[in-house]
Amino acid sequence: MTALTEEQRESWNANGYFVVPGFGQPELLQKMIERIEDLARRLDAGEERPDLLVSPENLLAEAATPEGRLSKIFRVMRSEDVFREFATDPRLLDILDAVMGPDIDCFLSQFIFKHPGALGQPWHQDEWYFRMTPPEQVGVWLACTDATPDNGPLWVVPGSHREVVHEDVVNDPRPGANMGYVEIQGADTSQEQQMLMAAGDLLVFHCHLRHRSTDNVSDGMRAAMVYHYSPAETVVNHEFGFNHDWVAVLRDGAPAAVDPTPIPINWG
Ligand SMILES: O=C(O)CCC(=O)C(=O)O
Repeated sequence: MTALTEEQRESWNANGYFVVPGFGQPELLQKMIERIEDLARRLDAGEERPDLLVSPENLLAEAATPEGRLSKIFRVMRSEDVFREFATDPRLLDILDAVMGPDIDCFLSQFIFKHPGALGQPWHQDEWYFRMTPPEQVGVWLACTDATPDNGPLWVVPGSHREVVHEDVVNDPRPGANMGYVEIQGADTSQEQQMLMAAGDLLVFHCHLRHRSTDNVSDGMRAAMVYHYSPAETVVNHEFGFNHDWVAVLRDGAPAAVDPTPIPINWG
């Protein structure tokens, strides 16, 4: 695990996550936000983009701007330069190599808006959605704005990456909750940690880590760009993979050129 500091390696093993402060530069974050807002406006104007998937923010359907009505845009990594360049940044691939080994695919990319008034995502484990073999997926959450106590930061339960996938979940019962939100029932969250992050900080987290985000009760947007990676040749055991797009990014420890053709899903 040479690309990691001792502290990061210890946190990965003990807690199931670590933070790399200042990983994304302000110009990059600005470019990501501008590009995603441009995409939101183009989609709203009727541009056909079958490669992308859009998830509306149910509670903000009346918002004045196209981006203000959105919660997430998925699958931005393959075709959109700024998101592909970040996903294949050699500094990031070095970190992932240290955590996951030398053969890695990126299978999920999503820009997450959290506008004022948007609900957070309840306690969940990403592996509940993934169901992959081996279950060694890693998420990276890039803060595109500061994540503050009021604007809906992430919360995590340190050490929960050692738990099995919790099957006792319910659909988020809150009126206006977004599609696919589920909440783990009955698990101890007394050790939860709030992840306050500055714009540009990167959270690297294990797919079994229990985490949630809270509602945005501030008057500013919170935004994050989130990618998920998996060892090459991972088997997918569940139909939830509809928003995935498998892209080889690292082979034998060397960055792989992004192929315009998707890798077929390796269904189990
Ligand atoms: O950014 C958020 O508000 C929630 C993100 C999250 O929990 C996830 O991507 O799994």
